[in-house]
Amino acid sequence: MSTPLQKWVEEQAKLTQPDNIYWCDGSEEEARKLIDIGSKKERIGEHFIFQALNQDKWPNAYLHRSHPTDVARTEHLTFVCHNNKNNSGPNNNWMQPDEAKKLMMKLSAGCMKGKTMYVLPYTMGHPDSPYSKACVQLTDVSYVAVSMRIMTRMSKKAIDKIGESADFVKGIHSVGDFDPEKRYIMHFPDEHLVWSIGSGYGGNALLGKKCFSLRIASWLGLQEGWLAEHMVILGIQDPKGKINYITAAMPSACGKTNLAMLESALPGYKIWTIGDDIAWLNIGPDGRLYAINPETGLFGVAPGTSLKTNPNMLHTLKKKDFYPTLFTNTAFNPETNEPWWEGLDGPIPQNLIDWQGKPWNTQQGTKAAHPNSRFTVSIYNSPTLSKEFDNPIGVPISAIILGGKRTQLIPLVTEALNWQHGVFMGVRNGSETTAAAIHKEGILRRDPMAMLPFCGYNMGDYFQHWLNMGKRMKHPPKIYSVNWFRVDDEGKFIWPGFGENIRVLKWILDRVNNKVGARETPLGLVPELKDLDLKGLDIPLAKLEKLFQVNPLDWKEELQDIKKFLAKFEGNLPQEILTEYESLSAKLKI
Ligand code: OXD
Ligand code: MN
Repeated sequence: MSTPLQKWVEEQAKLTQPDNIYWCDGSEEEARKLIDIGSKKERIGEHFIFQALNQDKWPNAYLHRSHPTDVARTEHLTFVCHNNKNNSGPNNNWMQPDEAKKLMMKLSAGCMKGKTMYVLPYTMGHPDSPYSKACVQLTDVSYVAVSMRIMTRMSKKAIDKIGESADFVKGIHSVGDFDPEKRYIMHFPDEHLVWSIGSGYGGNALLGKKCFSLRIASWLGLQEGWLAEHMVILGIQDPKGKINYITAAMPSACGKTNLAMLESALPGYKIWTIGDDIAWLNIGPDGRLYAINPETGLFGVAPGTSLKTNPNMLHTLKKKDFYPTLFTNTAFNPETNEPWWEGLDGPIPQNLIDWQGKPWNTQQGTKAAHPNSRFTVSIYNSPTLSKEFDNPIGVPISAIILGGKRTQLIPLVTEALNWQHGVFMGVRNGSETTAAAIHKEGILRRDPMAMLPFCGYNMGDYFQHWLNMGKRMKHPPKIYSVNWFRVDDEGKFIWPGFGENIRVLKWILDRVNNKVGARETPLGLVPELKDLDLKGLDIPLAKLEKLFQVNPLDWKEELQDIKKFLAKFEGNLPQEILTEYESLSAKLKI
């Protein structure tokens, strides 16, 4: 008698018609076998899936080149298929579920012919955690199978956890023929199913990540009373050895990974990493908010990563422990057999090969590494990994940070007056766009809680869910907005960022622990300059003041833009959010 899981796999095999079916066990030996297959047999275009890099300098590392059209998340091809269109909201593309399935069946018929179907059993979250979920993804490419082993807890334990049950998270993935016209990432929240075809890119193809752990999980969270968020989780140890845990939501490529592994510029402070992308937040029996990172890997943006910006990441990438580490669409130095990207330490090597495998030189005016080139590496390699990482119930959260990249208007740090005020801060959060998704770079996009591309239901209802969560907590975390990116009159960043951001985190800890006061502005509470530890920094007073300036005249356009954005959620927008909007307008006297 076959189990519901076996039956489901058989059904999908009937549709997609692979030559073989291979059930993965997540072992290192298996990863070596898959890398071997990807290095010698499977190709994308003219390139083998994996190319071994210099194993002395980059132990266990492999280069992967994607299909040239397949380099980022494709939000316009991503659909959330609730039965009721309004449940998907204005923040998602929607297709009627039966229609979406019909389309996917058509595109998937025979799509694995000549290939192996890899069956990947995994859990998001530690298998012993009451919050973890058992999942199975099917895929037809070794790159995804190997990446999923890095990013999730892939093992037979997931199959044991599923047992005879039909209640597991299902993911069907095929790279198809990489045709962008036939590329879809479909979510069926009520069936706990993600179906993705035509792309091998992380955010579109590692279905445990954005697709399940954010889009579907956020919907589960709404029903079950918890939150799935686009947040880093970290511990901040003070000079006395006390550790406070915080989370921070920021849109893609705003420095979340750097923050999660920050090397403190202040003596005596130390950061412990729990996650760099996703947090699942549950209310504990003590009325506090607890966070787990459902993932086990880091899928980070390579360009800009260096010993200066994120030394701990370079140590992670160079560590020998976990097999393997992947580099996707970075440039390649054929003389030393090493990966390379813009911003890496040292001089630019001669004779680089670009991310598409072609000779490159600096005169070309193009980037050698794709701006969204990535590394995929185990979090267990990180020298800053928190000893609480595998704690099944997670860590208690003292503060939630909401941030974005704003060159104007938004202060370096602002404390919300209360939970509702903080939720509004998150709702009006915006960021100047980046390369992690396919859209124009450098324009302002409102991105509430950095969840706009990832909330699996109507964001109006999501705001209400945040408000409700606050009411259910006896000890809710304090909420802060941060912005490392404000510029001076010459357009230069005022704040040095990176390891110096510890100074802002220290102020947040001091506030959480009732050690310092604060100054009220129309936006909320900002530090008195005397309470911000600026020792060793050389920022002129006028510029420091600019970091916290709130000029009501500058806010006119911003308020109009926020209002326009809120209007999109009419019918589902909580009254409390409108009240907060009115209160902000009144304080700014606009
Ligand atoms: C990511 C993203 O890859 O947010 O983490 O796009
Ligand atoms: Mn992300």
